[in-house]
Amino acid sequence: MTDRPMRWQYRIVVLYLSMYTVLSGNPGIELKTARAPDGVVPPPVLNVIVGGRAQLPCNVSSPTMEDSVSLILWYRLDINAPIFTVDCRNGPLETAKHFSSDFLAERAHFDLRTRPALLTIEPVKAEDAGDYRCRVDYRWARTLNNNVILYVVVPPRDVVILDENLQPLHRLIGPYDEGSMLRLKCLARGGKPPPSVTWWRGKQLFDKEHEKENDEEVVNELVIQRLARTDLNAELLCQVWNSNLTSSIVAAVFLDLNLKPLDVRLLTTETRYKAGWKYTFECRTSGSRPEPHISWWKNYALLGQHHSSVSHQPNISIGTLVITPSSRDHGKNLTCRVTNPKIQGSSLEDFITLSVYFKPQIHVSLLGGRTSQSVYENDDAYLSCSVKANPSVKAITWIFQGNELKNNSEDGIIINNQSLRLENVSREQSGFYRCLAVNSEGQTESEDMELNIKYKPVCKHQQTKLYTAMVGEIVRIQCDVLADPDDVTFFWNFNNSKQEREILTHTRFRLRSIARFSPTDESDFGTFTCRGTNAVGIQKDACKFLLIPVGPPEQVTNCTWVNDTSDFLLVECKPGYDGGLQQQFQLEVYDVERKHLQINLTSHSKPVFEISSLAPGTSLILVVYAVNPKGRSSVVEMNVQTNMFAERHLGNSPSSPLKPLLGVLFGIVAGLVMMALIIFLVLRNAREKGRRAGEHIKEERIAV
Ligand SMILES: *[C@@H]1O[C@H](CO)[C@@H](O)[C@H](O)[C@H]1NC(C)=O
Ligand SMILES: *[C@@H]1O[C@H](CO)[C@@H](O)[C@H](O)[C@H]1NC(C)=O
Ligand SMILES: *[C@@H]1O[C@H](CO)[C@@H](O)[C@H](O)[C@H]1NC(C)=O
Ligand SMILES: *[C@@H]1O[C@H](CO)[C@@H](O)[C@H](O)[C@H]1NC(C)=O
Ligand SMILES: *[C@@H]1O[C@H](CO)[C@@H](O)[C@H](O)[C@H]1NC(C)=O
Ligand SMILES: *[C@@H]1O[C@H](CO)[C@@H](O)[C@H](O)[C@H]1NC(C)=O
Ligand SMILES: *[C@@H]1O[C@H](CO)[C@@H](O)[C@H](O)[C@H]1NC(C)=O
Ligand SMILES: *[C@@H]1O[C@H](CO)[C@@H](O)[C@H](O)[C@H]1NC(C)=O
Ligand SMILES: *[C@@H]1O[C@H](CO)[C@@H](O)[C@H](O)[C@H]1NC(C)=O
Ligand SMILES: *[C@@H]1O[C@H](CO)[C@@H](O)[C@H](O)[C@H]1NC(C)=O
Ligand SMILES: CC(=O)N[C@H]1CO[C@H](CO)[C@@H](O)[C@@H]1O
Repeated sequence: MTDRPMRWQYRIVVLYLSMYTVLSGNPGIELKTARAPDGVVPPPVLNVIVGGRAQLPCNVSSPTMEDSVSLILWYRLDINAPIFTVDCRNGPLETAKHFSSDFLAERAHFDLRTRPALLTIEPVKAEDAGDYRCRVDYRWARTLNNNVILYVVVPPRDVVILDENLQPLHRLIGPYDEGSMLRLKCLARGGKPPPSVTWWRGKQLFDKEHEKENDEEVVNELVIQRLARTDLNAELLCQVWNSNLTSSIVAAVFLDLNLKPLDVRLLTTETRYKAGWKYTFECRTSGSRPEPHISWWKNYALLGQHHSSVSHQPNISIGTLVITPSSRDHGKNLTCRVTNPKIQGSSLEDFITLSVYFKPQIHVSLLGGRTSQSVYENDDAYLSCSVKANPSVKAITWIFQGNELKNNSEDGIIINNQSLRLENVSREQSGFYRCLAVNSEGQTESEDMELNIKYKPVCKHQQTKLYTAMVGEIVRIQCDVLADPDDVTFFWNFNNSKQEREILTHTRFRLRSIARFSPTDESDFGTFTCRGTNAVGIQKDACKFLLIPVGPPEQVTNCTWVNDTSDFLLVECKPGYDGGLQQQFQLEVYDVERKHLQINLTSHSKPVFEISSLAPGTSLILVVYAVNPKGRSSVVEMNVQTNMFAERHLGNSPSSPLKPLLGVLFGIVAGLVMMALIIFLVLRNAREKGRRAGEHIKEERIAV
């Protein structure tokens, strides 16, 4: 029989005994035998806690009444010498001497009054464990041996809960992340027999299989694969127990957990937002521990903290965001993200897609055209009005130079959707175009877009068309055109009925060309044509200039004068050719005798002169000629005489408006006097008829 299996068998017995002890309320001394598998009655086992009292039984009853005990020897089987001796060979048992070896010394006491007799060892030491034998020698009968096994229970020394790094843990442990794996070791040290180490959660047994055991330590590792939110504040107990004789030792920890947020909801009252208005959004989340971090995102852009606030209630956090959406935010996703900062990947999100109402945003641009901002005349121009609006716009209005453009395919103006097509443009269509769009949020006009229609040179209106020159004189003929681009090359031609040639001497100043020309004789006068050409093309209709010869004016003709009154002369002539220039007329009045200039008059329009304040009956010489910038005409001389008779003046002022009135009055009075005289004469004539026949003729003569 080897030592080890024997121990195990004994342990079964020990456990049974221990149970019995506890139930019977008399710890440590109950003795019971159990039938061993091989049929041999095994020795009783005594199970005693260290420090307690062991009472080893020994049957000292005599097999017969006559016989009696002579010697009792207690052995421990691993020690040769007896450990306790009662020698009554020389006297009765009651008075016999008790000898305790050094091993037991004062701790042993053998009570022979009880049946069976009991060897009490107190306090029991761990090393007291062993197989004991009580040898009883009788005076006559055969020696009997009583075997008993003493098993000393040593409670575990201590228990400690360790983390994976074998650091001891106490009370509140963690926080651990929800969903993470938890490994805890429970280490029990000491204890005989080696204790059982079990994990409990409250009253529920979790793990009863220890992983490691040696003489000193028993370790049970608890593994929780995924910590759940229900594990928060869970109490995990490690119970260490090795005997019914002792109560178990317990170590406990409480779990603290970081919990992921459970839900998130972005709450809003509106379905659409007006640009520029303030709106409040709310984000509610629950379940996070510790309090979650709430962030707001517009698409992928994190919004600053200054528009948001957070309030935390137990278990619920509410983030509030106040923003003023702009048109740029239309269609963007507003997202609320909650994160437990302690747990990676714990984010939850909710979002809404913003529908922002805003006024149309429009921009006019030129599509097509030969350069980005220009079109050549006779090309087609396409203008596009790009519109961004929510809600979308129905129609677009086009405005040219402040006036609305109407769809008119005959004029080549075609408005379609968002584009304006101008067919076969002319330079008059250069100018500022804009478009206009309306939706429920308002009306917007675009910026002006300047359409610059490039065109061939054309002759500028209102420029000098007629040039005059004398032979040999140098004339500068100036030709002004309009053109875009203004990089114009000019060509000059001269043409008259006799010849046609190109003029090469001309200089250019942007849109002006000046040709220098000097007619060498009468045949060098005629028509000059000027034509420009630029990148768009050559001028269609040339500018024409007429050069005509000039000189001093011709003399005046058909001069007449009137000398009705003594001091006034009216001279009228017909003008001659003005020499190609504006002429004016000069009248010089000379005294015949003295040959002195008396009067010098200038008439700008016609050769008609009025001369007043002349002496009556004077002889005068009138000299008339024409003048222009090129010189004077030859003169016309007239000899005249003012009227001899002095004029009858009526009043001092010949220019008085009364003068004609007085004349009329005088005429009427004279007429009346004349009529009265005639009537008187007719009446007298009738009365003296026949009486004085000889005087009749004389009276009639007077009447006439
Ligand atoms: C005492 O120990 C025995 C065997 O080891 C066991 O079956 C029994 O349940 C224990 N009694 C108590 C009260 O724990
Ligand atoms: C004690 O020993 C006597 C004598 O040998 C015997 O008769 C008796 O049965 C024993 N008692 C017990 C309890 O074994
Ligand atoms: C906290 O959150 C849990 C899980 O959502 C819920 O069951 C519980 O009622 C909440 N407690 C409070 C006080 O809201
Ligand atoms: C906004 O959310 C919608 C719906 O999930 C998605 O299809 C879209 O891609 C998101 N837009 C952006 C910019 O994230
Ligand atoms: C303008 O006229 C064209 C055809 O001439 C037509 O297709 C287009 O729809 C008209 N646009 C408007 C705004 O009436
Ligand atoms: C105008 O818009 C309609 C519908 O959006 C489209 O079918 C049509 O092709 C467009 N016309 C032009 C000239 O762009
Ligand atoms: C374009 O307009 C011009 C007048 O400006 C005209 O002579 C010409 O025929 C037009 N061309 C077309 C293709 O309509
Ligand atoms: C030249 O002048 C005549 C008459 O003025 C005109 O008929 C003719 O066409 C002109 N020739 C050119 C080339 O200008
Ligand atoms: C000048 O007088 C002459 C003769 O009386 C006449 O024939 C001529 O037409 C007049 N000239 C003008 C310009 O009146
Ligand atoms: C008369 O006046 C004109 C213009 O003022 C001048 O040119 C002319 O010499 C004068 N005649 C005389 C004789 O001075
Ligand atoms: C044209 C002219 O001189 N006519 C008369 C002006 O007056 C004088 C005298 O009064 C006449 O002799 C002229 O014939």
